[in-house]
Amino acid sequence: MRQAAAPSSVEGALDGQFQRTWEFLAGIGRNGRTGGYRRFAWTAVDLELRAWFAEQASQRGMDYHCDRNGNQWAWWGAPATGALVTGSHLDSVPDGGVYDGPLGVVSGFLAVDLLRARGVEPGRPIAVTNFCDEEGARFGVACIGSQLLTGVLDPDRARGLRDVDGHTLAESMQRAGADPSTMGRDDEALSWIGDFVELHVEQGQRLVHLGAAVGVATAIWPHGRWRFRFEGEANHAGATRLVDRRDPMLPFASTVLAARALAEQAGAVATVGKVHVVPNGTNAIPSRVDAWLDSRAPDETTVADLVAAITTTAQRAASSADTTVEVTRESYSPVVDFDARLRNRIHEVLGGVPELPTGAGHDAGILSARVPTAMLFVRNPTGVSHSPAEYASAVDCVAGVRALAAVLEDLSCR
Ligand code: HGY
Ligand code: MN
Ligand code: MN
Repeated sequence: MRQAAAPSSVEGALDGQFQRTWEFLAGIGRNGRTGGYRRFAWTAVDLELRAWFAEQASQRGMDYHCDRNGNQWAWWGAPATGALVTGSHLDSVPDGGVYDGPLGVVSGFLAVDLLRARGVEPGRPIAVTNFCDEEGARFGVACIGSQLLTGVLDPDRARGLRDVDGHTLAESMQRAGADPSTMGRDDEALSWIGDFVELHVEQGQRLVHLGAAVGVATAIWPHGRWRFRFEGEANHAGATRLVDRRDPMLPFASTVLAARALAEQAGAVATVGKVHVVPNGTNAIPSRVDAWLDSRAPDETTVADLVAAITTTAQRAASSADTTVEVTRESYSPVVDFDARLRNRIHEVLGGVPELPTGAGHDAGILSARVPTAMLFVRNPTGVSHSPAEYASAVDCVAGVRALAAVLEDLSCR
């Protein structure tokens, strides 16, 4: 229901409000040397971000709730079944961009401000969320908060996940003052989500080519993460003859090159962006090389076939170097086709904005297995993401807030 239109000052204030909110948040967890962000789950930086979220809720008189999986909720209206939920995540990849995640959370809060200023009285409660550990940068599994919430991730497995220093997720949560003992599927919290709409910076340049500031997501490619553990024999870099070596770096190197060639043939993508070498000494033949493959494709069969082909290549290469390889799937998200009813309604409310798929994973993708979800994308002129070069103009960000507000207003009355 809508009362008298807000004075233009509120609409005009949105630009400044976005700028102020954004500049404050952008100061948290920024790596001064690279300009990227290091916002990892349950670290001191993450606690600063979580405190920021709670403060944003408090400033708006919104009820704040942290669920058993570390996901934060700010409520306009009391938590209730079938509410309208928006939000995203605040964590980042190592030296990630500033927009991936936070843009959706900030836009959620500012969309609430806009609706309130316009005198909108939602027909159902509206919540803004921060889903915990979406990037999986510290413990290796993507979308931990939403995967636990929906029951996709086993809580015992989650508690035992370790970071590069060997700290478990459970220990890290306890150290941060959170209780890991109750994590797991949360049907009550899930019941709160009648519809979920996530706004996110586009990770690509489709909207640039389409000349649009905002778009609606159609689908998310299936994707996953596999650890390739190559093991050989540590030895001296100078005193060991080539014929006597069992060097795991060799099969690792040929597997990375094969992954790229096989992905190209399959019309898919494959990335090895994280490598952990033991003992990682310049003058030491490694005993072990751990490499993580991120593989994605338009359909699940292609992903499965591609990873199988890469695994076969790795096994052959390991054997010919007299080494071994063990492949472990650490994280997997099936294909997501967003809810057609929501998508069409949003498309209509926004006057026919472009529709586009994405190769990037999101909490909305995880939630879509259990509740109706949709995504809005905001134009990224560089198209680059997971890098300090990720960008969205303030004008487009404010256009995103307005679009999200329009969608929430429409959906709030069902
Ligand atoms: O990896 C992804 O696609 C997402 O950014 N977590
Ligand atoms: Mn990301
Ligand atoms: Mn993201």
